[in-house]
Amino acid sequence: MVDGALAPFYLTTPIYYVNDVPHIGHAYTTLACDAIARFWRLDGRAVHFLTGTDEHGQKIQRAAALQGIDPQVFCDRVSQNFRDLAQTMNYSIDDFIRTTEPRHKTAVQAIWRKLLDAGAIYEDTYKGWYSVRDEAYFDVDELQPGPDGTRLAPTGAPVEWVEEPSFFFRLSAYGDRLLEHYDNNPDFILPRGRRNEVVSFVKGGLRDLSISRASISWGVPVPDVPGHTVYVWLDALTNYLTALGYPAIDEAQFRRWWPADLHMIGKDIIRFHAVYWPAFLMAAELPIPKRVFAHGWWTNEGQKISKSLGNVIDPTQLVATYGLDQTRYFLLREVPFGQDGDFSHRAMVARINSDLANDLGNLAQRTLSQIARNCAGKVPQPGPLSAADEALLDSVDTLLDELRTAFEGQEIHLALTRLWAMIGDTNGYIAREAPWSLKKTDPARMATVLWVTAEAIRQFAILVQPVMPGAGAALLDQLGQGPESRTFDSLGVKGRLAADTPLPPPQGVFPRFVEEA
Ligand code: ME8
Repeated sequence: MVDGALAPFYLTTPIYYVNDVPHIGHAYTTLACDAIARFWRLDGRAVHFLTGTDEHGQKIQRAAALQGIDPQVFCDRVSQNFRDLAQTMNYSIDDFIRTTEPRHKTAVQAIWRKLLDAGAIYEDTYKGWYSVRDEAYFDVDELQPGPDGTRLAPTGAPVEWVEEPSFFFRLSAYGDRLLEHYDNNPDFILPRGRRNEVVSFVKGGLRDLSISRASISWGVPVPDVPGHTVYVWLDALTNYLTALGYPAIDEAQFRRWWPADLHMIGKDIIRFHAVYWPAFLMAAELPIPKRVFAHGWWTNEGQKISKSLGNVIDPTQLVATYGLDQTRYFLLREVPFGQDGDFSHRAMVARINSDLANDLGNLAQRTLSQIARNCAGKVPQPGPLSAADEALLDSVDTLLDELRTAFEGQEIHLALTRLWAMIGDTNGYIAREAPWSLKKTDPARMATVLWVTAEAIRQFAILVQPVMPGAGAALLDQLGQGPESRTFDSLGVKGRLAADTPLPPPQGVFPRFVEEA
């Protein structure tokens, strides 16, 4: 075993605001993390996979007030939707954190005290622009003109003038250290384009950051200072530590998971994760996470997704229409991970019918039904392998290494592309070898070809599990592979299909999507 292959892996999603119901964008980030978590678990690594909800701040306080509900009751209700989504999407999360939990308040107050003790906090007055939708401060030169003489944040959100006493974090003192960190850790921020954006933002000079609000009561109280709550982003980012038991940490346990291996986020919140968060951690003398990966933005049939346009895609609806594994596959295959992507019904149906029903589904169904018919429903006994047989299996046996490389760089689409190229090669192999025409002329050769093909399918089934856990398991059931034969340990020669294993009657795993008339 390669040293380090068993290193524990801690990965996190953003914690989602509870002002809104979950949509495809939220589902996507957690789905990508789920595929990564499942991949490394199958590879033998201990994984801690964290998601949750961000429940404090002005935006949530207002959303609750608008509905005339107590903010906690409001948070309880909406947070549950995100938990339900985890079930619907079959996410293998290890923990679901809510920032209104007592464990989190303790962690936020502890990190505040750390920053204070480090001399990184001072008291002053905040005078400037604030966007409640982004929960972010903006300099006047970042704003753009809005309707009727108003101003808008770069995200298009309205801004409000805020003037109140506030505590500040000495962010300006961390610019050089941050740049040094980006230099020494070229893969800290991925994809590369995002990294360049962050570097030029920091090179432009950092201003100290207001980290408390005097006018907002819905938040974690600043320790020992009545009337101030902690700025919602300092509160929210700390969740990644809370989940490890911070500050009451068992040192060994904490070091096992921290620094986090991967903070997965959308590109909208990169500044918070790649600038503010490492600066807070530097001040608190805690190690910096190994990677922040900022993926791209989904649009719907070419349009920005927004409530006002009424085109929000409900992931639960997608699953109901297309199927769970079909939805998971589409989202992770359609768009190079990191780039923006467009959802369209046409593209979804094309993927389902071509990649799933035709390429993998037909391959499995053809092979397994020939085995059922012509080999008495048992794994056939292979004879001597031809050069073509050996070549196919050799390529299949190297897939794991290639997929590991892809997953190490969060290139989930590349893992799937590679896997499907190999599925294509296997379809080519079976078409050339034509076992159906060997039945009468050379049954021994037919058995070998079917065995080789079934063995390739076995490995594909193991390897698709991170993205399509249900379909992978269904294929493995049909190949007579029990739970002990489903991890990456069973890939390659070690797990070769044993002749004479009785197989259940084959059943299609990927039906075609047929448009209703
Ligand atoms: O920002 N396409 O929460 P949030 C792709 N609470 N991803 C999308 C998306 C889209 N159209 N829309 C949303 C917050 N996302 C803070 C985070 S973390 C300490 C605090 C995803 O509910 C994407 O991951 O606004 C984005 O970063 C996240 O949802 C924003 O979720």
